Amino acid sequence: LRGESLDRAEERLVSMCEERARMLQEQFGVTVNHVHALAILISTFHYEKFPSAIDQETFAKYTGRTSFERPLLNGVAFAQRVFHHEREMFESQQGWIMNTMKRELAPPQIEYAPVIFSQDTVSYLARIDMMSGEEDRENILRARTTGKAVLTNPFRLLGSNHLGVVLTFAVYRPDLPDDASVEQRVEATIGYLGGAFDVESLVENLLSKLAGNQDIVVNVYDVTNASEAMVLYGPPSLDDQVPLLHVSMLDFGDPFRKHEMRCRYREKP
Ligand code: WA2
Repeated sequence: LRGESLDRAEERLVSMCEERARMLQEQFGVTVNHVHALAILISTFHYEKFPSAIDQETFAKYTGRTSFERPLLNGVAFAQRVFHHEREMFESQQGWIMNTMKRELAPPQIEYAPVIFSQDTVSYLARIDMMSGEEDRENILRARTTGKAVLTNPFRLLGSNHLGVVLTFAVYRPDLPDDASVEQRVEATIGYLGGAFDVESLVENLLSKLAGNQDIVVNVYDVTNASEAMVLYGPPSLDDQVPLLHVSMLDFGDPFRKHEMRCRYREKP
């Protein structure tokens, strides 16, 4: 590439890839931390206060004004845990009926997770039972048993149809002890706070600002299942025969998932 030696070209690729992986991981980390703090905010001000100190208007205002803290999320929302026997009361109190992700009337289930608060940028989530979507449902179940940040597989997000992953934190009753058992966690779950990493557009925006961006092709993969890596960002890999390829490890904070960044030159060096 530009007549430089192969060694020099490789060195440059490694450094550009590592820089991008570090930046992405850093932005992911700060975003996850801020969503965690929001989950505690909901636990404190929605459940410790009677009546609740948060409503849709307050939630929308606060999350809108703090969105700079979550640079890779397209918005956040809160879904409340509702059992079947509470559904009728819940719907009459809210004055609306919950929908599925496919915009149908939610069929009877043991429990539901309808969105009651949403940031304006994801207002299309309002009233949707998040347990009606396979990826969101898996996240909800894993979030509440672990008490940690959990991520979905890459999939096409509602609203934008962009490729991304959903982040979920369980919201617990404020009295849950730190050393709670799995059963205690599930029992004390009152809802779920999360949002979507719109990787397709927000990572593009992040990488486009870096020097050397025109020279390399960057992919991000979910490699949780080593035999079938899933593309999360970048063009579908054309061939594995590229002479120079660098793989940088990524840690997005969900120990159940593995991600990596793969970088190569746009033209053969
Ligand atoms: N957020 C944004 N876009 C989506 C999505 C989602 N889930 N699912 C599909 N497209 C309210 O886990 C709780 C957010 C889910 C939280």
